[in-house]
Amino acid sequence: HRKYSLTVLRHGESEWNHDNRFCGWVDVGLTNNGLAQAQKAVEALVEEDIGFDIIYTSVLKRAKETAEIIRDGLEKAGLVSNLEIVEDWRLNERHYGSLTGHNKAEMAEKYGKDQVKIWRRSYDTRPPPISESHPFYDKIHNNSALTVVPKDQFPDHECLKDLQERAIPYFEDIIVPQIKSGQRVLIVVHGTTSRALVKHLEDVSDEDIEEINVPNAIPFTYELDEKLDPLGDKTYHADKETVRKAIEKAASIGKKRK
Ligand code: DG2
Repeated sequence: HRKYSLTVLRHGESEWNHDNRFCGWVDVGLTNNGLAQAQKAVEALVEEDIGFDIIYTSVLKRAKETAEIIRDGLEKAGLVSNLEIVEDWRLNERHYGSLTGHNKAEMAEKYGKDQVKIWRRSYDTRPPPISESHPFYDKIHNNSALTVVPKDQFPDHECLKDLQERAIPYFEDIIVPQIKSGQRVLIVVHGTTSRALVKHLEDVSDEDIEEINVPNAIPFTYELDEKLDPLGDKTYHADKETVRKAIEKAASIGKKRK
C-alpha cells in the first residue's frame, strides 16, 4: 500500500517556450503567461490541500521562479511555512548543443521533422555540440549561476541519457533519503529533467520515452510503495482537457518566426 508521494512540476512558460526556441542552458525568465500558469498550479495544489516540506529545483531561473511562486502561494494559503528551496545544477534542463537559440519549426524545415524529433525526444541521440563561436556560447559560459558546474562536467550538448546520468544520481543520493524520511517533496524542473524522472520512476523503455511529453506548469503526483515503485498512474492536478492540450503543446514543433 501507499507509503510515500512525490510531486513533479515543469516550470511555467518561459520566454523561449513562448518564442519557440531551443533553450537548454540559456537562462531565460518566465513570461507573464508563465507566471500566471504557476499561480494556477498553486491554486490547484491549495484546492487539493497539498503541501510540501521541501522543494528541489535547478539553478536556472525559469525553474527557480516557478518554485518561488509555488512556495509563496502555499505559504500564503497557510499550507506550509518556511518551505526550503534547494537548487542544484544537476537538475538543469539538458544542454541543447548547437540547436540552442534556434526556432524549433525552422530547424524542422531545415533538417526535417524526423531529425528534429530525434534531437528533441530520443533517449540517446545528442544534438550537435555547441561551438565557442556559437551566438549563445558566451552567454551560457558567463552566467554566474553556472559557475557551480565543475569544468570537466560542463556539457557542450546532452541527450536525455546524459541528463539521466547526472540527474538520477542526484535524485537517488539527495532526494530519495528525504522522501524516505517522510518529507513531502516537490521537484520543480524542466521538460527533459521531468522526462528523466518519469522514465526512472515508471521504468519506461528507451523507445517509449520518445512519446512522453511533459506539460508546462501542471504538477503531477506519484503515490509510491516502500521501494519507491509507483502505485498506479501519476495524477495531474488539472482537468483532463487542460492536461491533454498542454501535453499536445509540449509535443508540438510549434510555429516559425513571423
Ligand atoms: C525546453 C524543452 O526545455 O524543449 O530547452 O527548449 O522545459 O526548460 O522549457 P524547458 C528547451 P523541447 O525538448 O520540448 O523541444
